[in-house]
Amino acid sequence: MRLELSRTTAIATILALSGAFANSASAAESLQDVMKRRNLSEKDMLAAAKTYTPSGGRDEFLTFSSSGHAGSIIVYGIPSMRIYKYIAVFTPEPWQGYGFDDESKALLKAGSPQGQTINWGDTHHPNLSKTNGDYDGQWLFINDKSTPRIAVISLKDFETRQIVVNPVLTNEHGGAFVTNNTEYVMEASQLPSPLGHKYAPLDKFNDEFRGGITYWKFNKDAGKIEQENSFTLELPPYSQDLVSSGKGPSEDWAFLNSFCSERYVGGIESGKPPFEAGCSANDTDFMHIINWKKAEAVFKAGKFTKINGMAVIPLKTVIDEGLVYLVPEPKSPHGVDVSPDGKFVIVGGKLDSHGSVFDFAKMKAQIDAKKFVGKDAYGFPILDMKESLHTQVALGLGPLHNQYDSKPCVVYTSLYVDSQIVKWDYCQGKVLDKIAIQYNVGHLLTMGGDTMHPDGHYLVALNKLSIDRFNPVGPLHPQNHQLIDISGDKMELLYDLPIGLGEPHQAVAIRADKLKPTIRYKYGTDSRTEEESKFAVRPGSEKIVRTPGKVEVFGTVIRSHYNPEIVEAEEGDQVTFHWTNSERAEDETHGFAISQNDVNLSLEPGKTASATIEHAKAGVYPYYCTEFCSALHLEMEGYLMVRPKGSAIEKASTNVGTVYTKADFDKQYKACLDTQSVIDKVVAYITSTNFKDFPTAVGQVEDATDQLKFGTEARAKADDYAKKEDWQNATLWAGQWWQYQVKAADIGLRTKTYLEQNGARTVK
Ligand code: RUQ
Ligand code: CUA
Repeated sequence: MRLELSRTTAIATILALSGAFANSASAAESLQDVMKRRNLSEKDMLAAAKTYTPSGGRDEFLTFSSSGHAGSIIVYGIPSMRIYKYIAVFTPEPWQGYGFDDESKALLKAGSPQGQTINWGDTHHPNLSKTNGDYDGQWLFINDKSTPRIAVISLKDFETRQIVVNPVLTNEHGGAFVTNNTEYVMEASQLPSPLGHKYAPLDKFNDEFRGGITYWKFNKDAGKIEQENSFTLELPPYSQDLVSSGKGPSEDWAFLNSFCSERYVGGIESGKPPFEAGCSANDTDFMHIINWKKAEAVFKAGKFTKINGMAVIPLKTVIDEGLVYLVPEPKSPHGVDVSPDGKFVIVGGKLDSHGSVFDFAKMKAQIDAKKFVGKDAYGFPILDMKESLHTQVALGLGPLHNQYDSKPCVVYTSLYVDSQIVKWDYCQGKVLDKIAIQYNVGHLLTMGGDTMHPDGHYLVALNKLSIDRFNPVGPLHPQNHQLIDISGDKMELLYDLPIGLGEPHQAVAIRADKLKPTIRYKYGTDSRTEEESKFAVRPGSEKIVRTPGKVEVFGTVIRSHYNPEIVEAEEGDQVTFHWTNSERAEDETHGFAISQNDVNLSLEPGKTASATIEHAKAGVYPYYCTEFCSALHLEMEGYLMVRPKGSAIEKASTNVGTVYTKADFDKQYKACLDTQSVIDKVVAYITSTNFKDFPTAVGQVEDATDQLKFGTEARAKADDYAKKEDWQNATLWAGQWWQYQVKAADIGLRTKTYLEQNGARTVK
């Protein structure tokens, strides 16, 4: 009732506002006109008002969604559902230079199985680093289901820092889930295989094929996974699935689903029923209850064997030390999610219509009392299912994943087959509400929904099919992320976001104010390691180093030129460019592309990145900037000149082109002086205001001051040449002075507009 009232009030406000506008601007369409023309209902208008974010506005939450086999992470805002970024992780991404600069190539190579570089990945489950069960805004992790790998992404610059390859497992699904304080990143296998990438025939499945879960040790300060401090638990050859970390009372534990506990091996080509038939025969599978804290102690006590450099705690030790217990869970489970207070574990069974709420205290009591109903084929103790359950609730068809609300006892479950989200009370065991989604939802997401203090507000359904929701773009349809308002009693659908990268599985959302990304790198940073690059140089100390068979360029970039601009090499040389962006200005990124080569760098302010051509072929290779960085961006260019083997080095810049006279010089010089008087006026305006109260303006003024300083240096050179009556160089340097002035004026005018629009005051 209260909700209905407030909605009516909101619409009344919108309508009243539209009336006010209609009176003041008769030619413009009124809100009612637009609603009529676009066939929008009041409900649509309310949804629009809840999501629309005016230009320059900010989102409340940032979402990190996997992109599936596109191998990256999609970043978008809530409630606006605007896409901000694709973070390149396992797949090269030219705009970010990822997979095209030497630094990221090395990262991808180190994160591939030995002897090859794998240039894609199947990203499934992003996880944010946590401190005491809540997001700390520092790190992001994601898994590769195809080649078991975990990637670490820094939330300072939203870039991938590290990829580790699992040396034991051959396939996974249960990653990258973190423990409550990010002590470990968990990664569990899916398709059982012999451990350590070995061969064994399938008729040895029961004895030689195994599952496993790896605990990757994460060093939070260094932002690095440490393989030497990581360990793997050997598990039976079930298809282990997703993992959820314990919290609070269950903090030392983790809960891992499995399916195909039948250990069925298909073979449709030889007349056997397929995997899907044999893997769903039993009524129940096993949830693995893992005491990771104890496993850590066992690892530290040295009770492991090493496989390919990874510590593996063998099956027998896992059982003897009491590291893993099993409890039956409904047929072919999928999602497993621990409640914010850590007391319950909710499991959805894909082929069961219930949400099963397991009670941690009840399971723990059985473990402590060593009260088991039996053992599995490998000797793992099995708990009593009934005695472990708090309740089971009939939810609908195909329950998959669960996410928690800020309201106590409220959870949301995706129903894949029913194409619905169900809201229910897991304490009392009753369904509260259902909403239809379009269509076939996989994961769902609430804000901070896997933390100890979820934020509520919004839910996103990550749908597998969009079918008829969008303009058709061919047989491969966009994915559909649907935003749902969960702040009231009834769920309300607000917005459909088509995603053109697939297939997203899981997503996590954090309050935007918990993130503090940097604006620029410390001068000369190798962004792939976050360390100072040994290849960085300052403006003025650029150099080309030649050794036999090798040319190495240490250069800088700034609006809008490379230094150096002409680079000579000989056929067969290895040519390496190291560029440092010496800009300080916000968002002044330059690119570096060399024609006919697989090279494109993204040089954000302060960054150093490198590109190597192994064996240069004779020819002329223009290079240019791929970011429209200033009015003279198209002129940001140069040449790599690779002369045929054995020919002599040419002089880099012979005087070709236009010849300038004193008249040309005078004209250019006058233009500079005129421009200066415009700049002086803009400067006078800016400095007459309280611009110092606006960080954006302060940054821009700094940048403009830099440009003017460079201009003054160019002017001095022009003056010098003029004194020597070298009108050629005098005119060209005067022209360069003018280029800097133009950039300064451009920034100055932008600042002036900014100050006017943001209510700066006159202070003198
Ligand atoms: S898991 S929905 Cu990796 Cu469900 Cu895809
Ligand atoms: Cu630098 Cu365009």
